[in-house]
Amino acid sequence: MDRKRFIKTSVLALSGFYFLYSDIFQAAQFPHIVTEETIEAPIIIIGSGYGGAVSALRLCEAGKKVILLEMGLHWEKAGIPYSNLLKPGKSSAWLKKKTIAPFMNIFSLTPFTGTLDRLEFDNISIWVGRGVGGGSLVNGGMAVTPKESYFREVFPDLDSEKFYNHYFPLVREELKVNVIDEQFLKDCPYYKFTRVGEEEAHKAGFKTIRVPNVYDFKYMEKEYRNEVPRSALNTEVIYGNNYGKNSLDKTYLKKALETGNLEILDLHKADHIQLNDDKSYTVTTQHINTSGQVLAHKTFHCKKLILSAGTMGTLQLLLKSNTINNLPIDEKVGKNWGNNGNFMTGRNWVRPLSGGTGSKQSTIPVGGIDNWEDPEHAFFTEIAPLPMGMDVATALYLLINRVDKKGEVTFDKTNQALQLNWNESHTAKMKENAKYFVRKMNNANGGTRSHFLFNNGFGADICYHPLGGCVLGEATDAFGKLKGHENLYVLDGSLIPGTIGVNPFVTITAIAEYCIEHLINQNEFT
Ligand code: FAE
Repeated sequence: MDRKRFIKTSVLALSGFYFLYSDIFQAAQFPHIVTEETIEAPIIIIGSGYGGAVSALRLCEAGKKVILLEMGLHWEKAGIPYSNLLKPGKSSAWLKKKTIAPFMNIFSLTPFTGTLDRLEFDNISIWVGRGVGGGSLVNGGMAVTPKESYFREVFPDLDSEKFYNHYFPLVREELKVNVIDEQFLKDCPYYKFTRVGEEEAHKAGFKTIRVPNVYDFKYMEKEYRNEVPRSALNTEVIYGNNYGKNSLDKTYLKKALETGNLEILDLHKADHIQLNDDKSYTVTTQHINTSGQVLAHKTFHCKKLILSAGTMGTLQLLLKSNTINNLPIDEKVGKNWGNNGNFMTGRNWVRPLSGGTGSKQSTIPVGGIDNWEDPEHAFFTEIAPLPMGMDVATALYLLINRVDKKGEVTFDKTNQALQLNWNESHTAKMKENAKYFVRKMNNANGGTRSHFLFNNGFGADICYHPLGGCVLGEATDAFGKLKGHENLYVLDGSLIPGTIGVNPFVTITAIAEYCIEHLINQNEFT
């Protein structure tokens, strides 16, 4: 790697200040050594999710040397196995003492830099992935291309034909998207929840669709036949999959590393950014260990900086840097944020006398209910698994609605934390849709609104898909360069204006491909 390093080592006093998280203060029982280091690099990417992985691959293929900073762990390199839902362990949560799944958090943990994090705001909790591969490590792998009409509505300035003929097919291939075999779905006891969900939806007059995924369904068939170790059929998903799932570390990032031009620095958390007089950037970071203790303070100097820290991570970096050291940002940064219409709901007493939704469940969803064309109640919902190790006769759904009212993200100087203007008024129409959906399903099939899973049966405050706040063509130019900057780019979910009507990673990946292709062609990185 062509770069200079200056290392200064100093023994720092015993102080909670040198720990990232207050709940691990007790780990600070002995003084430890913290080094200080300055590193020069031509191009730095912060964050290794979809936007970061695409940027890394295309820049490395173009012969550019890239350093990628990721606050989470490189799990494959570390050789630590992921935990499953029924036996949470190291990978289950980002430095927490208890599990942080959407419900049933009865498990204690020793704080570790796990794959799943939950960000708490007044009226909403946002789950994100941490580690080399970002959200791809923890997500359900649902690889859904948005409806073309809605894509055009959300991105009126993009050439939708080019996206549907080129970028979407390209990313489906790179991400290794595939579809479950219908006969396997019909026969496999682990998909009873999908079969029941689809039968009930049809009875209630809804249309269902098959949902593609990045999980290798041929591998899953072998799991079922006990020919290979089990993953999706062993309750692995939101704490990582040991097998089967084509997460980004197995696709884009693997290819980028193979070029020899990429260096990934895991457990490196960017804290803030400074714009220098020569229009280069200084990124102040902390290198931590797996307990969250700071091992080194590192300063990176780069000519070109790409922010791919995910919607909330990128907004945190921009808004914090603006507050603490006047990093210039456009007034639109933080605006046009949305939860992608996420609204969870569920039903209890689903076929209680005939085995319910099944005691064995695959963690990989393959079915969806498409009610998007209904002008009164437009929504798409995933028929979600609920693998609890026994039959709970409960159906779980993650609705994706339109977002009629957008939120705004700001930075609170006093608490040094992001703030989100988001309340019940933002989710009112989503709740109406969820009520309509559950009522129609129960009327046709029996069952009750799920008080077992959610307070009053509705999870309005659960968000897996934070989007927007740094919207393409608003806070950035047409290809992700932040307005008012010459060398700072944003390439991740924050470019999408709060909604895309389906699970978002296919769109995030396609937009990143589109932007980085143009930026490279325009010689932005020479
Ligand atoms: P993301 O993948 O979040 O990557 C950002 C990366 O930046 C992470 O690795 C962070 O650790 C890292 N980072 C953040 N701040 C810093 C910092 N200061 N310094 C260094 N590194 C930093 O960004 N979407 C689908 O399409 N289908 C699904 O089935 C699906 N299921 C989901 C299930 C769960 C439980 C969750 C949480 C999400 C799910 N999603 C799903 C959403 C999807 O994973 C998410 O939209 C994308 O991962 C966002 O991609 P980005 O590139 O924006």
